[in-house]
Amino acid sequence: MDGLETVRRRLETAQGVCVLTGAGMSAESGIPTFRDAMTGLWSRFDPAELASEDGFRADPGRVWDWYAERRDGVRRAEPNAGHHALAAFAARRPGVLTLVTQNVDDLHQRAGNVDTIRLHGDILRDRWLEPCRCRPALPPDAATPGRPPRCPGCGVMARPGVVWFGEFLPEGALVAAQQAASACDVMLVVGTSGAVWPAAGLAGRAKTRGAFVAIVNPHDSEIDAEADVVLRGTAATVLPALLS
Ligand code: BV8
Repeated sequence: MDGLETVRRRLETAQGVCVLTGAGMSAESGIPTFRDAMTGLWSRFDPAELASEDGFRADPGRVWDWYAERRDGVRRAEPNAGHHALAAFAARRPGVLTLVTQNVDDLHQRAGNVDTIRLHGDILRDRWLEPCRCRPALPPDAATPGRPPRCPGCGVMARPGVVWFGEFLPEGALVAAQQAASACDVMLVVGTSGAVWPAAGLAGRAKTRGAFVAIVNPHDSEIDAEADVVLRGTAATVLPALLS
C-alpha cells in the first residue's frame, strides 16, 4: 500500500486528528513562504530580524512597510484547494479535527476553519507597542508609508498583531496545540520547514505519545525524522487526495 493510501486509512479511522500548518500551506494561494518572503525589496534583510521587537524599534517604518506589503498580499489571496479540503474534513467529521497554524494569514478561517488555533497571531490586526494610557481610548492616526500609526493622545506606536521572534506565544494557543498533539491518533504536518520553535516540537510530542505522524511537503524539513510517512507533494494537491 502506498504512503498516501496508508495515511488515508489512518485518517478514516482516527478519532482525533491534529493538523499543523506552516507557510507552505498558503504558497499555492500566492503568499510567499516566510523565507521566500525575502525576495525582491526585502532580499537584503533577515526575516527573523524584521520579525522582532528589536528590529521594529530599530526601524519602525521599514518593518511597518514590510508588514503592510505582506498584508496586501494576504488580502489579495484566496484559500486554495488544501484549505478547502481541511474545512470540508472538519465539516464532515465534527469534533475530530484540531487545526493549528503557524501562519498569520486568515486563509484557514476564510475557507471555513473558524476555530483554527493561531500560534503566531494575525497579520491583519494591530496592537499598541506599549500600553496606551488614554481614557477614553483614542483611535490611532492614519498609517502612512514608512510611519506606523500612533495614538494621537499619548503617541505610542501601533505594531502588527503577530508573535515576533523572542516573544512568547499566546499561552492559551500553545497549551491547546500541545494538548491536541498529545491526544491525537494522527498528526498531519503540512508545509512547514520545522525550523521555528516551539511549534516545531508539536510533531515530536505527538510521536512520543503514540500518534501516527505524516508530513506533507515537497521538500525535506527539519522534522521529517518524526514522520511515519512523508508525502512529497504540495498542500493543494495532496490534501484533497488525503481528506476527501
Ligand atoms: C518563543 C509571526 C519563548 C511573525 C513567526 C528552541 C530551539 C531553538 C530556538 C528557539 C527555541 N525556542 C525558542 C527559540 C527561538 C525562536 C526560534 O524558533 N528560532 C528559530 C529561527 C531557531 N522562537 C521564538 O522566538 C518563539 N518564541 O519561543 O518564546 C522564548 C522567548 C525568548 C527567548 C527564547 C524563547 C516565537 C516564534 C514565532 C516567530 N513568528 N511569525 C511574522 O510572520 O512576521 S514565525 C514565522 O516563521 C512563521 O509564522 C512560521 O512559523 C515561520 C516560518 O516557518 P514555516 O511556516 O515552516 O515557513 P518556511 O518558509 O520556513 O517553510 C515553508 C515550508 O513549506 C518549506 O518546508 C517548504 O518546503 C514548504 N512548502 C513550500 N511550498 C509548499 C510547501 N509545502 C506544501 N505545499 C506547498 N505548495
